[in-house]
Amino acid sequence: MGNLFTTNQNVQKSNLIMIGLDNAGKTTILYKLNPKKIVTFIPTIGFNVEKLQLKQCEIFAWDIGGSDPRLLVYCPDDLTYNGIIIVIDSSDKERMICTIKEFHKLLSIERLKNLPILLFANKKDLVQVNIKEIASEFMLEKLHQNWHIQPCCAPTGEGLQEGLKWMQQQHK
Ligand SMILES: Nc1nc2c(ncn2[C@@H]2O[C@H](COP(=O)(O)OP(=O)(O)O)[C@@H](O)[C@H]2O)c(=O)[nH]1
Ligand SMILES: [Mg+2]
Repeated sequence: MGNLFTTNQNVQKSNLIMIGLDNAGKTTILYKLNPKKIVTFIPTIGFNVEKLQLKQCEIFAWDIGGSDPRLLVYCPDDLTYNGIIIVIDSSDKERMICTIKEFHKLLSIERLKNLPILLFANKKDLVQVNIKEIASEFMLEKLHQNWHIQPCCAPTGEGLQEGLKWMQQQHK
């Protein structure tokens, strides 16, 4: 018993940011991962955060693309983030540029600068996902930290575990 307890205490949970434009598929991804462990709260007016608690990590998700830059990051003082998850609707080329802009704004925030980045190229059922093209559009090759593009389909769950597994490995 004592050993088990100690082991549990030593498990380091990571905190992950999940961002993307509205309609990218964030909520669907969280529900597919575990519908029972989601809570929604509003730290400031008009800014909805969904939190999903999983065994190995907690994911904090919200929409980006609002005009108010203060809404870019939900980041209470006692929270250290360990990774960033970007979710894109791979079939929506027109709004991609907006995600890219918000993504780079996010990376300019000091405490988020060097975190590993998982990009979920969602809605892969609607379009052929071109990983090279996405990497180039987001200019990922220029970043110093590790990044990974994972095509996925939120309603079926395809690709979700693979993506999280990659993120998990970054924290070992
Ligand atoms: N075809 C398809 N639709 C998806 C996928 N993921 C999410 N959707 C749909 O896209 C819409 C927006 O999803 P939602 O999770 O609410 O996006 P959010 O605004 O980022 O939280 C919903 O109608 C979802 O059913 C996907 O992988 N494929
Ligand atoms: Mg949502």
